[in-house]
Parts: sequence; C-alpha cells; structure tokens
Amino acid sequence: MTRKLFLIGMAVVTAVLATYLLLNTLQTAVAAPTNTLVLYDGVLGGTPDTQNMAYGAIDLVFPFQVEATQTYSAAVQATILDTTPDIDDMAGYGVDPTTMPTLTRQNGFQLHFTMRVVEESHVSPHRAGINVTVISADLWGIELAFWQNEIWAQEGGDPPALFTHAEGAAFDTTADFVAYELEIIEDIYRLSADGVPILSGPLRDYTAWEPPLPQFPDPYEQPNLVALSDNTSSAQTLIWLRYVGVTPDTAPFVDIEPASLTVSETVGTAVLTAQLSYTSTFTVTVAYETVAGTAVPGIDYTPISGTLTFPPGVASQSLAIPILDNTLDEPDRDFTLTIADPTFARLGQSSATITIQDDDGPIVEPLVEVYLPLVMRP
Ligand SMILES: [Ca+2]
Ligand SMILES: [Ca+2]
Ligand SMILES: [Ca+2]
Repeated sequence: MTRKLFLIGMAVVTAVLATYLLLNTLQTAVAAPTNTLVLYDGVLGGTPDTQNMAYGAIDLVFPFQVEATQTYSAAVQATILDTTPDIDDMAGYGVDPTTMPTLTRQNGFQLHFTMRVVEESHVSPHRAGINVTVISADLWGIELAFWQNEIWAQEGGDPPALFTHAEGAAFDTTADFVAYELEIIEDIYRLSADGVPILSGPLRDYTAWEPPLPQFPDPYEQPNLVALSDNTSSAQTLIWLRYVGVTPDTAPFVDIEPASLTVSETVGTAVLTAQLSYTSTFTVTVAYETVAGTAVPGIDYTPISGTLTFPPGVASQSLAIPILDNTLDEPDRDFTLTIADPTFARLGQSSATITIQDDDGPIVEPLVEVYLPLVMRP
C-alpha cells in the first residue's frame, strides 16, 4: 500500500468496515411494538453487540493494537464506547444489512438514537470522534459528525470535497443524554434533538470513496446501512449510547376521498377531500387535475388543476369542482379527479370518479303551436 493510500485509508476508513471485518454473532431481535426495529436498548442491559448491532474495532497504524473499549454500565443504562486511549483506533457499531428493513428515502425513514457525548476531540476540522451514518436503499445517505459543541454533515461527491466539514449547527452534545431523530425523506435529511429540529440539509452520495484495500468492504455502497462509530484515526471520543432504532416508511399516504361521488347537476360545486393518513412535520404537496370522461369540461363541469399544499400539522384539504347546470334532458355523465407526484408523502387512493346526475325531464312540446293561431287572429 502506498503511503498516500494508507493515509487516505486511515483518514476515512470506517468502523463499519471494522464491523465487517470483526463481525460478531448477531443475536435474536428484540420484539418492537411498532414498525420501529430496535437495534439497541440499553435499558435491557448488555452492549449493542449482544442485541441487534455488531461491534467492530481496528487500528490500522503499527503496531495495530486496539485500545478502544465498550462497556455496559447499569448505572447509566447505556454502553460506554471509549476510543480516547489511542486516537488511531476506530471503533463502533454497525448492522447486518441483510437483517435491515429496506430504507426507501422516497417513503421516508427515521433513525432514532439516544446518546451523550462525554468527550470528543479531533486533530482535523473535517473529522469527529463519533459519526452517525445512514445509507438508503439507493445509496444516497448522510453522515453526521458529533463534536462536543457542534453537529455537522460530512460533504459527499468527489474528492477533495468528499468527507469535508459541510453544514452544521452549534449544539451541546455533552450536557445529558439527547434523544436524536434523524429523518431521511426524498432528497433531504433532518436531525431533531429531543423533538426540536436542529439541522437539515441535502442527502449526499459518498460512493466515490473507495476502501484502502480491495478486500475491505465499502460501507458507502451498502444499501440499508446504519452505523455509529469513531471511523477515523484523526479523532476520538467517549460516548454513552442508550438506544438505537430505525423506522422505515414514515411518510403519510395521501388519498383522494371519496373514491366515487354522485352529485346532481344542480349541486353547484362537487367537493372532494385530499386526506393524509397522518399529519406530517414537513409541508406536503400533491398535484391534482380533472380528467374528462363522458362529462365534458366546460359543458358539464369547470376543469381544475393545480397543487395542494398541506402545511405541517394539517391533515386534509378540500377540492371544489364547479358543476355546470343546464336544462337538457340527458344521461348521467362522469369525470375523474386525480392526484399525483406527492412530496413528503406517499400516493394512496389516487383518483375519484364524479358522476353528474341529470335533473331535467322529457322536453315538453312548445305551447306556441296551441296559442300562435289565436295571437295572430286580428
Ligand atoms: Ca491503537
Ligand atoms: Ca479514532
Ligand atoms: Ca340536464
């Protein structure tokens, strides 16, 4: 290995990689009450590798001695991961991706983790002693770096920008345990701390990174990956880790309701509802348009199209379609309202059929035939 390659490897090789190299036996999953997969719960006791995570530790610098430790503490109901004895050490937790749910960013997913950073130090502004990495099914993801006073994102793309300090937020990670939620949806991530959003930005593509040796795995090209690790020889940390869980498919469905609606042509307006299955903390949008059937736009109804917006916390929006009356005796006619291309939501019931009922009877013969001769008579 060339020195340059070796340095690159030291700088960015991850503990996920170490995890793969030193993969411990995974044990049976702890049952989750919801669709959250609990990866580690310190309240249950034991280190994460006795539950649903794997532990890895490695030192790539001669004499390759690992001093990092993980210890379960009943007193704090957490695992103490300590990589401070030797900055060269890399250590942390990953998952067996074959046991993970599919993390589809279009559907949204969340990583929950509760941790306290007790100590962190680094010799590079682009490295941190503890890093949280999530990679979605299509390899877009985010790696967040935790300092004592800041949480920040690792840049993606190509070198030299790759794995440099990008957007960040000042935050005290040391004061106490913090329940973090990292939500991934579409092209963005958002990190909340104890329920308060503190940092968001675009997802990154880290696939330009290559392992320092071909026999090393590439965590950034591993779909459905979660890792919490000191993944660098340029930083070190001591953390208390209490909980890690992942929830797939978090975005609400958007439905058009009801699926069929019958109105009189005298109704004036046909009203349908676009309904979210639950409210979102994001602004949800969905496009809508009317599609002609036997009912003719401009004759039987006024066509509508546009984009509906659901502000955070709002679960439903109305769609009003003007229905046009006439005096013709005619059959019932129908048309369709469709929704498409939702943002921050998943498409559910996507169309509704509106049937317009005629209200006019048979045409009566004109009375003029009866009265016209009388009128014309002088
Ligand atoms: Ca060492
Ligand atoms: Ca280190
Ligand atoms: Ca009519």
